[in-house]
Amino acid sequence: MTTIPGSAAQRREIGHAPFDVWRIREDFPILKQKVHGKPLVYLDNAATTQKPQVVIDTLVRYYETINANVHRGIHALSEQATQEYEGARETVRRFLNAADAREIIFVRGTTEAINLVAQSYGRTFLTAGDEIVISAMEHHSNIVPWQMLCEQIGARLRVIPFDHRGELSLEEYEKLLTERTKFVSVVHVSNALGTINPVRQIVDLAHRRGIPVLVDGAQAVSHMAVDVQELGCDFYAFSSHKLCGPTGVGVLYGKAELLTRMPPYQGGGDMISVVTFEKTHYNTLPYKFEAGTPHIAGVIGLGAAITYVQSIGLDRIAAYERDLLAYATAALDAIPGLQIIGTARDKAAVLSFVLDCAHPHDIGTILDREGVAIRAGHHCAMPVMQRFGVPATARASFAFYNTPEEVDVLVRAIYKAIEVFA
Ligand code: C6P
Repeated sequence: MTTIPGSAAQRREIGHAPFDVWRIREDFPILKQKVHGKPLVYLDNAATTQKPQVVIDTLVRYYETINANVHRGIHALSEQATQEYEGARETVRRFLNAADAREIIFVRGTTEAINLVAQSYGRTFLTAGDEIVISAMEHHSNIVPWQMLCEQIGARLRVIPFDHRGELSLEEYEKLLTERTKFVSVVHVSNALGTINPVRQIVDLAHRRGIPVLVDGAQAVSHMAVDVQELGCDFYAFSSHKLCGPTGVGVLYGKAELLTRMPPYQGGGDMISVVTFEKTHYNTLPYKFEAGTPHIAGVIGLGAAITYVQSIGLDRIAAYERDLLAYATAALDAIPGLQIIGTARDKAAVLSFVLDCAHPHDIGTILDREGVAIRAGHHCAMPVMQRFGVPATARASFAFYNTPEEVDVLVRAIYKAIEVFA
C-alpha cells in the first residue's frame, strides 16, 4: 500500500474554494483523455502546458473568420487581423506591465528572443575582452547564444555558481561583476530545479555598475505575476506555449531606449520603411524586429491565453501551486531511495528527482504506462546535471490544473517503478 503523507482533509483543502481546480480542469479538453487505458495525469507542464478551450476556439475562429496578413492590406479582413494582432500586443504589455507597447516584440519563443538580444545587442555593444555573466542553472537557450557571441567577438562567459540546494550565490555573483562585465543574462525560474531566483536583486547589483540584464522568464510567467518595471530588467523573454498559448510564438520585452539603439536581427518585409538598392531605412519599434509575416494566429491565441490565466489570477495560481508543490514534495520525500534534485527555499512547481534503483528514462517509461506524463533527461540544462553528478533526472512539473489526487497517482506509479527495478 502506498503511504501518502497528508491527510484526506489536507488533500481536500488544496483545490477547493476559493480556487476550484475541478472547475478549471473543465476548461482543458485534453485532460479528459485516457493514455494506455488510464486517466491522463499530465505533469510535463515545464515542457509545454495544455491549452484551454478558449485558446483552441480563438485559433479556430481566427482561421475560420479572419485569416489575413497584418499591416499590409486595406481590406476588412486584414484590418481586423491587424487590430487583433496589435490588441494582443497591448494585452502582453499589460500582462508584463511594460511602459509602452513598442517594447513588446513578437518572436518564435524564448530561444529566439535570447538569440535576438545576443546577436543584435551583443554584436553592436560588446567587444573582445568583454564578459557576459550567466548562471550555472541556465537552459541551453541562455548559454549557447552567448557562447556563439563570445566566439564571434572574442568575449568571455562567466558563470554564477549555485549551492547543493540549487540556490545561486549572490556573493559569487557580485565578485564576477567587474569593469569587464558588459551583460548579465539569468533565468527567473530554473526548469530543471524549480529555483526562483532573486532577479530583482540580480538586476539591482548589475545596474549599480551600469550593466544591462536579460531575464529568461520561460518558466516564470505561468506561475507568478511578473512586472518588468518592478524587476527593472532591460529584457525579459518568454514562450507562449508554456503559458497555455500556442507553440511557435513568444515575446521579447526590451526597454525602448535600448531597442531603439539596437540594429534589426533579421531583414525582410514589415521591418523596413523605405528600401532602395542603395540604402534601406528600418521601420520603427516594434516592427523593426518583426521581419516577415508573423505567427498571427499564434499571437492572437497568446492574447487569449493571457486573458484566460488573468481571469483566474496569477496570485491565486501562485498560492495554489505553492500548496500543491508542498504536498508533492512531502509525498516524494517519503519514498525510500528517492532524492529530490533542487531543494531551494523559494521554488516554483518543478520536482526533479532520481531513484537509486532506476534510470530516469526507465522511471518515465513505467510512469507513462500508468498514464503519468513526466519528462526524463537533462532538460536542456546539462550543466545542472553535471553539478549534481547525475546523467539525468525525472521531472514532474505542475500547473494550476493539476490536483493533489494526481500527485497521489504519481506516487503510486513511482512505487510501481521501484517494484519493477529494485
Ligand atoms: N524548456 C523544458 O522542458 P522555447 O523552446 O524557446 O520555448 O523555450 C526554451 C527555454 C528557455 N528557458 C527555459 C528556462 C526553459 O525552460 C526553456 C524550455 C522546456 O524545460 C523545453 S527544453
